[in-house]
Amino acid sequence: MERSPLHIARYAYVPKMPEIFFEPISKIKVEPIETLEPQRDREALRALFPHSYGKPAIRFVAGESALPNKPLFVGVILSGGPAAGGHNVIAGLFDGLKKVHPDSRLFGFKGGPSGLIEGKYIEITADIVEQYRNTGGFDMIGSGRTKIETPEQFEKSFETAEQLKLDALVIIGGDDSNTNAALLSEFFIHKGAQITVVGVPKTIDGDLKNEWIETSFGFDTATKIYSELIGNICRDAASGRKYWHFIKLMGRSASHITLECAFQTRPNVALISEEIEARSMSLADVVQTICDAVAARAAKGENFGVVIIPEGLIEFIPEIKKLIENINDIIAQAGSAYESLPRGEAQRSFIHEHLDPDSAALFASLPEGIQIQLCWDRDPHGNVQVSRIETEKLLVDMVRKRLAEMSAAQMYRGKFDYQTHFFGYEGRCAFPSNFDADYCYSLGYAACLLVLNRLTGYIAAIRNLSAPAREWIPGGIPLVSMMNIEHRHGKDKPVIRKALVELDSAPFAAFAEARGKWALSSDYRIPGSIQYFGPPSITDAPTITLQLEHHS
Ligand code: FBP
Repeated sequence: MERSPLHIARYAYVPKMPEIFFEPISKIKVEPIETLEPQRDREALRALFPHSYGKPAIRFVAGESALPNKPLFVGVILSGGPAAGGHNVIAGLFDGLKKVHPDSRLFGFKGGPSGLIEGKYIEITADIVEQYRNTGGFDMIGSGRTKIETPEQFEKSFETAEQLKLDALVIIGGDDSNTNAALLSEFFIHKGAQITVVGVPKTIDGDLKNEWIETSFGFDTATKIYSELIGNICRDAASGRKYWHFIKLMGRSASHITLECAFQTRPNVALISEEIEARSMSLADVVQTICDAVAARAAKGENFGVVIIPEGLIEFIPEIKKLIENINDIIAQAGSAYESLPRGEAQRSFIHEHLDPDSAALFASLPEGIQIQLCWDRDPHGNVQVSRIETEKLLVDMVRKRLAEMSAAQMYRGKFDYQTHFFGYEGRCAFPSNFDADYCYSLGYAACLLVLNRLTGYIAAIRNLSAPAREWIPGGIPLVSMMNIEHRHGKDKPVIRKALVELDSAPFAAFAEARGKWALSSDYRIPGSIQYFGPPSITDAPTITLQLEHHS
């Protein structure tokens, strides 16, 4: 690969870290903070995780820690969709392990969890790490979405770990991947194996967070990339004055990405799925919300604007949510009979025939393209692949029709031309922002300390993230405390609970207060591109969401 000048310059970047990480590794010890229990389904989780339930959150503080008098052997997995900074997690982990003992070894499982099951790995050497420091992507070892589920898969994972004489396994991933980490940790304890399993919070979606995990890595970079693009489009809209731009943004479930991009750019309409669900809005209600903004702006002579839409929106519209659940159950029950059908018309009519009457009527009312997209395969964790459903086009189509009705009823006078966009994959593999480069390196280092202290079933957690990196507070929290039971693939399963946008949170309150003004004004905010060099106020600023959460 030919390196660009920026690529080469990024190798020289030295990630900033919490103060305590500057201590020799033998002078960092674990301090328990408080015992954490899951918020829901406690009895079911206690029964499923008898060895992992009820552990304390911990932090790293100065103090004597006994180092093992042998090298540590650790395996690492990158799991799920890429997020900027994954390579820095590996770099932080690698550097930490070499400080524990210079003969420590790090193995990278290829292509995600399937690499562990199938025993496919590479040894990550210093030369390899040097080629990837501060760069985006997951291509050092690749990623995948395999769910470790069957008894055979657990046994195979165990066999691979035993063959490599692993002391630990570090799983870098989102809610589903960290669910894998919790299950594997419990399984290894059950087997009597001394293999520590540690998670690291990754996902651009920003929905792996809670009181202890302030954000997942990749969210900062992805939202900065999308905001740059949205800001440019806002300015184009205000320059040409002839298009409404409908922009779908990634975020499979939660609308954190859309909310952050709204703060950064101040579009005319930003839909927040969690609010739409809470207000039981129908698809027609959502369309009317957009049409009201279009009509109000047209009345000012402004036949242009920008709408941003979270990709998970349709799953939050109660009537469509019910339809999707109905489809999920049909697919799960039909099994291979469904999977063997050719994609497209055959799957569409199979589903249509098996739907409940209400869902069937709604299904039939959707454009055929959307019907087919709703029938496409679920991911290995049972999720609808919302990045493939063209919600932005569905909304444009419905807005156009509704505006025609409003025009006929003298409720709207204007001209509606549009463009549609989807920003998703563009934001996942950029050079990590300084924030993500620092955060990820620190998470990798924290993962190494969790391994060193044999804290199995923990996820690396770093707090106080809106302060300068030196003031960050590193530690870990037990994965089981983040879980609940959900209906997936037609069955109840333990999974890490996704963090949705909370409607009583400071970020949502700030958004709700400002959006009326943003709808009418064309005073967009243009954040520009990520800066890697320059004053820290520009290069190191955390997301507006994080700042609002901390200052509330
Ligand atoms: P993770 O939850 O694995 O981090 O993935 C997030 C995401 O980027 C979603 O925003 C998007 O819907 C999905 O991945 C797309 O997945 P894929 O890469 O498999 O198309």
